[in-house]
Amino acid sequence: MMGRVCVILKHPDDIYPLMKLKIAARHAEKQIPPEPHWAFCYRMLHKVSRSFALVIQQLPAELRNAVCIFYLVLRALDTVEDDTSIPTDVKVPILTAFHHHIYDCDWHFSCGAKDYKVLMDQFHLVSTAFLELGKSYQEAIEDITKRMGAGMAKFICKEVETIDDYDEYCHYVAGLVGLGLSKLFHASGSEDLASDYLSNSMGLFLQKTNIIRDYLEDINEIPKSRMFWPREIWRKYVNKLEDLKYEENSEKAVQCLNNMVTNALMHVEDCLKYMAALRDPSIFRFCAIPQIMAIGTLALCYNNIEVFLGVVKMRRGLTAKVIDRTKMMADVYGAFFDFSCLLKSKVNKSDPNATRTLSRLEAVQKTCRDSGVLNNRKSYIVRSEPRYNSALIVMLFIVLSILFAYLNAKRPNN
Ligand code: D61
Ligand code: MG
Repeated sequence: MMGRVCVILKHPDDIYPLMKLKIAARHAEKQIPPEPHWAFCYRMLHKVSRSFALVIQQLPAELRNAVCIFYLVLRALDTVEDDTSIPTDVKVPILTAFHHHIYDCDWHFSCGAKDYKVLMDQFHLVSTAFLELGKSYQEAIEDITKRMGAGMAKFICKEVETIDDYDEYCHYVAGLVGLGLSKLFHASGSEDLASDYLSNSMGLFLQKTNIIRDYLEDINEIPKSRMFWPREIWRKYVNKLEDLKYEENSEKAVQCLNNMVTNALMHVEDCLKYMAALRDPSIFRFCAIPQIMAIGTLALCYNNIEVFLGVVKMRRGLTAKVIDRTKMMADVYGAFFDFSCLLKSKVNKSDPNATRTLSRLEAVQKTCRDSGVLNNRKSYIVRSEPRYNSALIVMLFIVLSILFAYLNAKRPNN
């Protein structure tokens, strides 16, 4: 608790967006549909997706239902993939037949833990909701589930050796989500059909950021560690991937990390191009918010030894600010510009990839500048000196404590 207070004291301008976010989240919780299967799906979405639930909630109703089910189906598939206690000969057939299981309201397979286990045990409710979607939505979801399941199965017994393997794996688990979403947006009648290439890049950028940030969590996975960093990259720095977490290798570890970040940055311009072509404001926000969070996370991880010691996460307040301020393409260019500046300031001349990293960042900044919309905006990183005095802080805290107490007291299960 004291930690949170200190964070807020350092960033007083986080307070307003945090309050807004809290209110939006409560509002979303209240909008759960009355039918039991849809109620289950939306409740599950809120529980299992830390960041996607809120942005999905803002989509137009019909598309929202399709995206919600798309998310839950793939999350269930991923729960099977991620459960390292399932033997390969059991797991592979489930992954490759998953696109059939979604049509079968009697099918279920128990695995995963906590909320994921509930999702798996009650999967018939997801199937029931899936069968109520329009045919074009169903077909898009089925097609992506089939291809993702086959791709996951392929990588169950295969290590990520080369950078091509890495891009291929990320294509299966996230690039395909991008392709599927583009199809769903198009089917809803709100957007032109985006190219597969750009849709794939949207997913790759998000997935690579996750893989970088989750190094320690994945390597420490029980009973068997999971390794997604490609050997082609890490072998230049260490003999075994797990050596990166040992203190004696910290210099090499950070260099390897920076190499991984530089690799992820390759997708930024494709992502900007994809987002610039979107028309519907709610679809735009749905796509842009995760992308800004990703570049923010990369900026936080770059040259940061903490990635090998625990989980590095963006401040809740900064997340809230991103959600609050992302309305149009100018906001995206602004955010990408800011985080590129922050990244640039962290690049060490002595890093083996410094030149490559800097030229990537300069290309990103040029794209943002050439958009011609970078003036007159609040920055995410260059904070002007806080303009408040201690009396104001005390006042704010009193107001905040009352508000938080009020909001928590009104929570049904607390
Ligand atoms: C626009 C907006 C959102 C987008 C997009 C374009 C393109 C791709 C994506 C979202 C997907 C990005 C996934 C990045 C996070 N990675 C994971 O969650 C990993 O699992 C991958 C397989 C399941 C994908 C499920 C999914 C995720 C987001 C969605 C979605 C489906 C459907 C609609 C909208 C967003 C990761 O999960 C473990 C973890 O990090 O918790 C893993 O196992 O590697
Ligand atoms: Mg997975």
